[in-house]
Amino acid sequence: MVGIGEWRVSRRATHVDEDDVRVRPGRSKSRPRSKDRPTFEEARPGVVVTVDRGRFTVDTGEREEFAVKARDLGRKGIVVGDRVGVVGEAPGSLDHPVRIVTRDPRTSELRRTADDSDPVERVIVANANQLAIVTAIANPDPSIGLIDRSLVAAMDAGIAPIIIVTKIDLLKPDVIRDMYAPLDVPVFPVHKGAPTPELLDTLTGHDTVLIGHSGVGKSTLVNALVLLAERTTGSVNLTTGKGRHTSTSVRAFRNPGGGHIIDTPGIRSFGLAHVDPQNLVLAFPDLAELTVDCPRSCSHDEPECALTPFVDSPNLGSRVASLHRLLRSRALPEDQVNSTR
Ligand SMILES: Nc1nc2c(ncn2[C@@H]2O[C@H](COP(=O)(O)OP(=O)(O)O)[C@@H](O)[C@H]2O)c(=O)[nH]1
Ligand SMILES: [Mg+2]
Ligand SMILES: [Zn+2]
Repeated sequence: MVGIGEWRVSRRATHVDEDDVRVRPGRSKSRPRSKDRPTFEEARPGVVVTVDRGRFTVDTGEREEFAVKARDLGRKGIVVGDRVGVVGEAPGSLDHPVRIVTRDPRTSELRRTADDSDPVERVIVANANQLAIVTAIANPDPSIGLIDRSLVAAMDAGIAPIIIVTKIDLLKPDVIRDMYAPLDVPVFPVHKGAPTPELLDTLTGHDTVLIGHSGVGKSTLVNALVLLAERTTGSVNLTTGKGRHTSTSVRAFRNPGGGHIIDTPGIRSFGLAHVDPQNLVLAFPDLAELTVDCPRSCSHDEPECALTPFVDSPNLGSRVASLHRLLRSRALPEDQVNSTR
């Protein structure tokens, strides 16, 4: 099981990486076709929704199928969210799984950084294009440090962030709403796991990763979403056939209107050492415009910065202040980030 760890999200270059173009000697494309070696053109497209010790579940549109990796993939890793091609008789079952023969280039990667429990940095989720930061308004108290750091990670990776505030039966969500209004980050309050039409609308068509401390209500929300999906589609898929979802591993759930919700256990913090302030400023187009007058390699949080005179501006002041807070959150010590645990 994935335990405590630091996470990193990054945007992948859209061009194919070295791994994708490497030519393996002795495996030319002109090898003879046989029944056992279908061409990749015959592969059916799908999205990986679970990964469990070399076994995969792939959503191929109509259903979820069991799959294994084909040798053709070489050393390419397959994670939740990967767009893959499968071959073999449908539907792939536990006894007769289909085989994953291709993996599309990734648009983004969420990684778990190395730590004591696992010395290797691993990609956990691929191709997410929305990051939902889930925080309870109370029990446990929100950690602004963690929310800010999660925002920095998302903005740096070019992934759209949203904030979901749970447990609003315990306290009004206004503090969070006010805090993030200057950043233009949408805030969605959720009452006892019941998603609002606005939240459903925002989730539809996106591959959204849910992150947040354990106990904030991620699984409760996912269960409500899955129930809703069953009611609208009248179908029971592999996911719910196994009963109530409790998160012990990363899992993608299909949104019948398009896209997926991806629950991730064990995220405690984000590693941000690599984040360039300039990349973060790009998430604020109005401020980015002003930074053309900055000194070279400006930290955007220094007296000479072209943004400094705008700290007291009635229009931009709160945005500049929020940007400064995000920039400083990169350096927060871990125990401060996790102070509400
Ligand atoms: N009062 C209240 N409790 C909630 C709400 N949402 C979830 N919970 C409770 O919070 C606890 C943790 O929820 P869970 O979904 O397992 O959190 P996760 O660890 O983030 O997946 C459970 O006891 C839930 O019943 C809510 O909106 N209000
Ligand atoms: Mg959970
Ligand atoms: Zn600057």
